[in-house]
Amino acid sequence: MQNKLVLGNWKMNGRLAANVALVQAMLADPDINRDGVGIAAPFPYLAQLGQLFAGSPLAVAAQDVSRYASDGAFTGESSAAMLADIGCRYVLIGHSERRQYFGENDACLRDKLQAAVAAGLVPVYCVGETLDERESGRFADVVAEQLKTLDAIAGQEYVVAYEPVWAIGTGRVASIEQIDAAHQLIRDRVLQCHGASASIRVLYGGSVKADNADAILSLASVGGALVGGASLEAKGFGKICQSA
Ligand code: G2H
Repeated sequence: MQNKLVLGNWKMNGRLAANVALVQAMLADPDINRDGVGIAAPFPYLAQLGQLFAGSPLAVAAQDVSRYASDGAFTGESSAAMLADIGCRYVLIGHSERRQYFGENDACLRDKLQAAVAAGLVPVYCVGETLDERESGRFADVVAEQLKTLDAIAGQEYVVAYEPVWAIGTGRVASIEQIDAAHQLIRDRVLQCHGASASIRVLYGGSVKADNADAILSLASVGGALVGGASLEAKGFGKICQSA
């Protein structure tokens, strides 16, 4: 049985001093300070996180990466090689907030996936449907279409995160049955397209909290959790990690 992976996603939150206090509380909690746990921080704080995590098994993750792999005239961008250089292990790619607010499409995400694996990062590729797509019965087609982008890195190491858009930051959580069915579908689809050697770790994300983590993480189809709001506070995040 694969160990479950718990990644906190701080989104656009944090300040130097507050990060020190939060990370110190996390490092003091043995449920958090162990293999299989990581934090995705905003770009300005990734190096700080790497320094604070020194000597700990906690992983540093980025929340995004440039689609351009080579150094050069790409003002404002941060390449996968730069993220690897400062010690990142994972990078989120295709989070619904990137798709929604920054217009990231399949071509862009394909480039990002390829750039990430070429630099030795493990992409955490996010998929998920909107409420409208679920209610109109298009959930399976939408997710299958999003998963096609993974063909660009078939055979490489990656993680998939299933995050129903309607459950992100809303406090509304998918039911255990909905989560299990979605994860089975994603696992089947990845296996079908990429064969038995494919990575089939699928994280669940969307309002994961201390009080629902046990039920979600006890599902065999769930390979871990991508935790937004609840990763901004050590006690609740520790409880989630304990459930993993
Ligand atoms: C989904 C999740 C983490 P939250 O975006 O990526 O955030 O747990 O706040 O719903």
